[in-house]
Amino acid sequence: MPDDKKCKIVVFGAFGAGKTTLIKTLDPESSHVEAGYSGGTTTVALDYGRVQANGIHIHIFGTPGQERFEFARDIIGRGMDGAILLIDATSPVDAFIHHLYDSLSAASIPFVIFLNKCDSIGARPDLIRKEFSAAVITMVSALDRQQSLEALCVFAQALPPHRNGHNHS
Ligand SMILES: Nc1nc2c(ncn2[C@@H]2O[C@H](COP(=O)(O)OP(=O)(O)O)[C@@H](O)[C@H]2O)c(=O)[nH]1
Ligand SMILES: [Mg+2]
Repeated sequence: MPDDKKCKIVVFGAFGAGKTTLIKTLDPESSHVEAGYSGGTTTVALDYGRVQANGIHIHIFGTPGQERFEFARDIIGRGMDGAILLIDATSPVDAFIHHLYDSLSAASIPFVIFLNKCDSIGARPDLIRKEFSAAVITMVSALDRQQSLEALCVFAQALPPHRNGHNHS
C-alpha cells in the first residue's frame, strides 16, 4: 500500500486575520495553546489542527501574529512544506503584512495568499490583489468550512512531496 502523502502547512498573518478561526473551521478538534511569560501580560498563541483530504494528511499550524514573536514564527515554520499568508480583506495592508510576504518569498517556501473575511460587506479583495499582484491569491471566508477545505486541498495537492523534516535550514 503506498504511503499517504503528509504535509506541514503553516498559517501566517496579522493578529485578527482569522488564523485561529480558519484552523478551527478546518479541524473542529484543533488545539489552541497560549503560553504566558511569568510576571508578564503577553502570551504567545499557537494553533494546531489535522485535516485529511484526498489521501493527504495535512498538519496545519497557526503562528502568533504580533511582530515581536518572530522567534516563534521561525520555530513553528521549520520544516514546513507550504505556507498560507492569511490576510483580512476588510483591513488595509500594512508594513507587517508586507514583512511576512517578503519573508516567505525569500525563504523559497511555496505559499498562497488566502484573502479572508470575503463574506464581509467591508471586504476589499481588489485592493489587496493590487498590492500583491505577483502572488497566488484565493478568496475565502474562514467561517465557511466547505470553502476553507477546498482552498486548503487545492494548495496541498500542488505541493512537492514531504521531505520528512530534513529541510531544516
Ligand atoms: N466575517 C468574518 N469574520 C471572521 C472571519 N474569520 C475570522 N473572523 C473573525 O475575526 C476575528 C479574529 O479572528 P481570529 O481567528 O481570532 O484571528 P487570529 O488572531 O488571526 O487568530 C474573530 O472575531 C473572528 O470571528 C471570516 O471569514 N469572516
Ligand atoms: Mg489566533
